Amino acid sequence: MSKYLGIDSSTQSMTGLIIDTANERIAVEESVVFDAHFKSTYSIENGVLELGEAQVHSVPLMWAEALDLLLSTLRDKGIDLGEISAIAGSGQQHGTVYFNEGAAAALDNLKPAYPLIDQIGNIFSRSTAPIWMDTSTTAQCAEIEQGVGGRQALLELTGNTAFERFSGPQIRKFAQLEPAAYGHTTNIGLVSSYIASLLCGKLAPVDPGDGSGTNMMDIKTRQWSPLALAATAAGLEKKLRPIQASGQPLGPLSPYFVERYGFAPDCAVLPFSGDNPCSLIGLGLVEPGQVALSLGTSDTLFACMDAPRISLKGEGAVFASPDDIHYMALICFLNGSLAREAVRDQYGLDWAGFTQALNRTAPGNQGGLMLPYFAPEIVPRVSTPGIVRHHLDPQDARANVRALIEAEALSSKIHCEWMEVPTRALYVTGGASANSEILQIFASVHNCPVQRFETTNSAALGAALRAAHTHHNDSGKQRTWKEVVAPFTQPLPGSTIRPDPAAVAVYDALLPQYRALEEKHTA
Ligand code: XUL
Repeated sequence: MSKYLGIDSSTQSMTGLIIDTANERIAVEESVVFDAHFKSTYSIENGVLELGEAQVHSVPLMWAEALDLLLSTLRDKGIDLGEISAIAGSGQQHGTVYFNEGAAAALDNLKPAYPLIDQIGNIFSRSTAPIWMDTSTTAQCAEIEQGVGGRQALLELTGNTAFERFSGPQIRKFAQLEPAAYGHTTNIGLVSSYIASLLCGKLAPVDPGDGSGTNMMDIKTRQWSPLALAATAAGLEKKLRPIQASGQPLGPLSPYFVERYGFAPDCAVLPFSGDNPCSLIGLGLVEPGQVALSLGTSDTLFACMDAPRISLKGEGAVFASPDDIHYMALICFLNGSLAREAVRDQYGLDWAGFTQALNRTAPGNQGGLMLPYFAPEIVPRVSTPGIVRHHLDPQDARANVRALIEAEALSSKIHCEWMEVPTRALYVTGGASANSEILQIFASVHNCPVQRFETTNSAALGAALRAAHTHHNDSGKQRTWKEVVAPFTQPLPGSTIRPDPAAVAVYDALLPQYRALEEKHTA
């Protein structure tokens, strides 16, 4: 058997993706969009409950109903789920699920004749789950940082400073505001470990990939940090299972799924991880120096690192890779296409005119630089938007277009430096990646080949690849990560753009000037 299922439980939908490794293809992809099925039942909008005062939650019971619906849809489409050898999954990061003392027994006794929602309605000590969109925990972030000895101490310990959406601050707020319910909480899981718990019929541990999005995991040991737990909430260590390696199976699938959907009794379930760590695998980033850049509304950069390096300036989030070897960095440049569209519109251009402007100007833009903060920027941190021009005529449309793209490329290089891994390959996805002129600038600035990628559901794909990697190796077929991911993560044929040596030299000289300008205006 060579089929593996990846399940991605994301904010707005749950996706199942089956890969067939013998034929090196994605066999099936199916999604359940929460709003399409559950909007009125759970009073959600876009998959979430907006509770006011920056609180955004979702409903764990709904995710369980979505899991039943996803699997019954696959079964009813004639997919033989009995052919699946192993399942792994991914969840929206940071969201927390709170269980009571009845949870373990209920999960262990699931009856295949009844849907999950009829059997697990009473297992929660909190009916909703705060998710990554919740920004209501600023006070708790400060308290946790202080509790471990300061911001820098938390950064060094966990790889990240405290972020409002991370699980630790959310748990702390719950313990402070609802101490009785916190007291009745016997176990706290993440979205990822919760879905894995349903599948294996027991309370599943968190993996290091998602554990690193909690502000509570020691990034070096990949275990809960007693110091961070103590700074988060009293008695927390008893409510968490030890973190388990992403590639170590949790056990076989619960008989509930075997009998109800026709899975094989020995189908293995792996720990679920976070969606971004799973996407790292789904994009094929299994070696240090491999970097993916999604050129979307914002530009999001994913990189594979060999060690748990940290950015002292807080330039990105750092997570453990679910390959159980490497680490990942996630950096969000908020002004991605926001800025590209703003410049395009400001000069009355269409995309063809934008490209022509790049064509008709030279690398280095004759020293004309721009800091393109059309909206507040995350990296580098800029709270008040504003455009800075240096040796750049605001009336010169072409020079402004080039200045913008060179700024975006130079910034993406500068803010990767803390990883101490030279970028060897840059894989680009997203709308603007169709533009070869833009990619040429990124190739020369980073001095490495740039290749185009097409991705759909990289998190679900990454999960399925994790299942395949573990199953191959556990059944005696030694396969490296590279061998497992390669057939599914090839760049588009003929899409390689190589750096232009003359432009590389220009950008090497320009980089310190851009850095100085940025430091002057963002310090
Ligand atoms: C990452 C983050 C989001 C969620 C989305 O830190 O908060 O990307 O993981 O599902």
